[in-house]
Amino acid sequence: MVYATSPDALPVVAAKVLIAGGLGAGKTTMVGALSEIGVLSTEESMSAASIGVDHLTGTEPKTTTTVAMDVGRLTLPVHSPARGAYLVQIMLFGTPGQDRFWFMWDDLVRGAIGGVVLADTRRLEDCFPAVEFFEHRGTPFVVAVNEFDGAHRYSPDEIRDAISLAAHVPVLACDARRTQSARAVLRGLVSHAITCADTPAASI
Ligand SMILES: Nc1nc2c(ncn2[C@@H]2O[C@H](COP(=O)(O)OP(=O)(O)O)[C@@H](O)[C@H]2O)c(=O)[nH]1
Ligand SMILES: [Mg+2]
Repeated sequence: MVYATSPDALPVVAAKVLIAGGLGAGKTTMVGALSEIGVLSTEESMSAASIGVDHLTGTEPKTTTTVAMDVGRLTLPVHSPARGAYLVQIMLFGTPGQDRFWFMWDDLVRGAIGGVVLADTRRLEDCFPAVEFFEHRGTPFVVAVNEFDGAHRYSPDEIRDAISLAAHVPVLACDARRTQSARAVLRGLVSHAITCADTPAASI
């Protein structure tokens, strides 16, 4: 729904996107790289509740974790054949990666145009719950493979096979720390979500 016009008279559309994935996959990093406003974050020191519960083997050294979510905002120019040129003002919600926060997901996904599932190839299985969640809800999503230094590089098809992803779900490589790379992922998601909305059969 159009809720404003930009200074150059383009329609502005509001949208909500979830950034999901396992603990340490780079969700907070990606929201920070993308956001044009200061990120509202609930990053805290790893608490006693994390010890022995949140598995960090193979991830970067990590002393903080997202206890609820990270919130940021990004404006992307979009052009769709069906709707012409407009701006999408995206509210970004980095989801908490730990299982004990699953109860928040149903609220978070409400009204979202789609999700990014960040995958860390050193712990690929950690992204399964997010993939299953979006599949189950029929929410358009892309898988973004966060290419950590030193991690083995897999082809998008190898990742697709390993996660048993449907053929229409885009698999994109990224560096969550780099704004341009993270924006390319968001663009991929927005155009995938538009395709799913314009041709509902594509999202099945
Ligand atoms: N080398 C590398 N490190 C990354 C990348 N993305 C995130 N990190 C680091 O990985 C750690 C975990 O990232 P974080 O965003 O907190 O993960 P989250 O638990 O998914 O929110 C942090 O120390 C980041 O600086 C990346 O693309 N490459
Ligand atoms: Mg985080």
